[in-house]
Amino acid sequence: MSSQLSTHADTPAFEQRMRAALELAARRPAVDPNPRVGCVLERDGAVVGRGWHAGAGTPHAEVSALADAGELARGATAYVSLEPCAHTGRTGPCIDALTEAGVRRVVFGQHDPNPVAQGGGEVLRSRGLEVVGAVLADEARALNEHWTFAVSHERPWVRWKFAATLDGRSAAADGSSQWISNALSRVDVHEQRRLAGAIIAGTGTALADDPHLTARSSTGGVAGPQPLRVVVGDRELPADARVLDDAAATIQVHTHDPAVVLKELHARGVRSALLEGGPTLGAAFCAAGLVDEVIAYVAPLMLGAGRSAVGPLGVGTLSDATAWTLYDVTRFGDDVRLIYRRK
Ligand code: AOF
Ligand code: ZN
Repeated sequence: MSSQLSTHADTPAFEQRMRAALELAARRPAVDPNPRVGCVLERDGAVVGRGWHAGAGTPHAEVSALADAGELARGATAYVSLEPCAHTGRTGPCIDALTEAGVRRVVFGQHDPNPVAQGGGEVLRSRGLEVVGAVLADEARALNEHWTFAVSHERPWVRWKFAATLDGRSAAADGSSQWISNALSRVDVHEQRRLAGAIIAGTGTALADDPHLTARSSTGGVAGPQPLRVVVGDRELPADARVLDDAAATIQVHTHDPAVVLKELHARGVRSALLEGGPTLGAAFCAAGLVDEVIAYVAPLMLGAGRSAVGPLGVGTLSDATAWTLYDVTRFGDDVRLIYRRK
């Protein structure tokens, strides 16, 4: 991919405008089948149009910035946080919209990793526009970390959340398990749910704990857009199961194969999934190499007996242990939230 960025005299000015495009992109939350994208149009040193992508099915950032600029787009430079798309999906190709509007130069942030949409920069160049990229690519990619992973791997980024005692247990010998983590940790769980496109649990957990699997506020209300609730397994749920209430959409996937679940979610546009249990389902995803991140809430309790927070992984010897890199440590009172990413 040709890029003149390292030698371009205007790099500081490009970065300043790109930062404005990144801020526009960040105006909406990341959860959506589509990426967050911002666009600033500049002519004769002045901003003449701004736009951002509000979510799947709505105009792309470039198209909304062009509408904002009207005739002033002619001869302008477009700063776009993601390489303009070259495909017709839910909307038309942005490279055509930019060309028809008479934009002369395009400065983009992240190269489009989406196989069906990428390559727009090269086409624009072949049409005689000046194309510069990738400017502030790391910042641009960070806006859409899960989306970038998902379109490159054709499955959602998977975060496995569990709560455990200091000795790694999720229930006492008599089966009692409420509550292991404290109230602050439980508020954070709802934040993590809010960041996910889907929440996954097994039918066993749905039957045993009757969870809502919704993202709730600290006062208990179901607030804002809800992740898709996904129940995995063949066991039948009673009609009055909480996970089947109308607070959010729910699907049941009749399989025990984690890859099948993720394929189904990918097809539905889910870019990030929160796996909530129980121990056997989490372990099945983990053993299949399909957990990208572990979120462990560790509580200051010891049980010495009882159910392990993590089911069998098929590991018989230390050298076969799954290995992780520490990503974040956050304290919630006497609980600690550990986030590890797969090595
Ligand atoms: C966006 N917003 O501002 C840009 C995108 O399903 P579609 O037709 O909306 O196409 C989505 C793809 O288009 C997306 O995955 C990405 O590759 C490309 N560019 N997408 O949602 C935008 N510029
Ligand atoms: Zn587009």
